Amino acid sequence: MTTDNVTMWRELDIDLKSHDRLLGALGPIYQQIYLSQRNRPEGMGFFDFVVGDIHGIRVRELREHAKNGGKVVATYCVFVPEELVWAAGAIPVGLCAGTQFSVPIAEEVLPRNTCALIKSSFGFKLGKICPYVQASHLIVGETTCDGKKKMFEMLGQYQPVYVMEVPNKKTAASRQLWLEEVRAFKGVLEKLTQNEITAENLSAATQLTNQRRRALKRLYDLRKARPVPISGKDALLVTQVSFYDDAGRCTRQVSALCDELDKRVAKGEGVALEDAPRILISGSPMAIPNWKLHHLLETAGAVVVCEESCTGTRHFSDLVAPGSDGLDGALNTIAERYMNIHCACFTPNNERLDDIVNLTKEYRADGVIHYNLQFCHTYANEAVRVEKRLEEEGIPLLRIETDYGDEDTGQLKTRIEAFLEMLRK
Ligand code: BJ8
Repeated sequence: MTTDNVTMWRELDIDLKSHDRLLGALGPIYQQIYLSQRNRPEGMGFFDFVVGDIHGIRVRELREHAKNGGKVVATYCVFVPEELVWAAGAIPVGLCAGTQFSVPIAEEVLPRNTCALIKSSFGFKLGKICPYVQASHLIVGETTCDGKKKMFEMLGQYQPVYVMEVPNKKTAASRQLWLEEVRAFKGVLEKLTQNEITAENLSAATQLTNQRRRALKRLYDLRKARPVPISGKDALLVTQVSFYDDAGRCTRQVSALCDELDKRVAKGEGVALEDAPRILISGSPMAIPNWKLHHLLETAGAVVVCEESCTGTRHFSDLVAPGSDGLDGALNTIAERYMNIHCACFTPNNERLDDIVNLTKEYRADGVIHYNLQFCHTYANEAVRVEKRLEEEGIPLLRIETDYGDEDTGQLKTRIEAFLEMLRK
């Protein structure tokens, strides 16, 4: 920990004592879960470096941007169109939190039977332990699930919050509503940054984000190989980092990693045994540092080959098509791209069932784990339909409901081992 960092955290009004404990706990966990893996691609060095200074370098970049008059816009959902944020000259940063550390802090205010992602995120603000939250000029929420939208009301008591209305259906009227929301968001950003969003800067921002989506897609495509050239844990980390790293740098680093993985695939070199059970995980997002399920699976001899989630394929699957009709056309194509995200907050959400089946085949997964954060009702209810559909397709499924704590680790381990045993037969 450098004195520079400490000075910066102090300026950001971070609770240094609490923050020290958080970072102190992260190091050994990272060592145990990540650095102990064998035969990791060298390209993961960059991501290790980023996590090693998780609240340092990137926060300093955001602060520099702010000192030069720029704005930082924090988000919690892949529905918030980041192209607009970049186009306005601001920097978007994904704030979803995946640590148990801040959950008890949030429980002093929020009901305990709220999902861990919401509690962890809110606890970061309440406990003043996340410099990314502290460095943000605007927090953008959305009306996806009930827990989040009510949490944003409370968050607004501490920091400026703007909430985008994400519809719950995908009808023509809902699409129109969403387009209006995208237009309104453009106005909010222009007011915040005092920069006009034009067809030109929006086109440049769209290219920037599309390039990162392409790079992530390339990484995921490489995971289709047998043996798989990168662990699920490492691939998950890359996706998690992509939510807050600079988009251009992230694209370059992911591309360099993919070049290395290409060579591994050509040589038939993998990180797991060729007959290791291949697992697709589907469900709630896994924010950094939530590596619990991947770690349990991969230490039990399986390899995670794909995540159908917002920290997986939903983050990069569709590109924003080039708009043909100036600024209006560009806003239209952006709105359309985001309405293609198949989150369980939508009803109906049949497309997600198709996605799970198609991805299972594409990634040659032997089985699916439906991952549900406890108290996330949308995904828990949708799991019933996922289970039925996968049964019809003859795809083995294990449903797991958990939180960020480790009290259930033993029980999960037993269930996972039994599932893998069944897949191996
Ligand atoms: S588009 S999945 S990122 S809302 S917070 S829904 S886990 S109870 S995060 Fe999400 Fe956007 Fe949808 Fe994706 Fe459940 Fe928790 Fe709600 Fe959650």
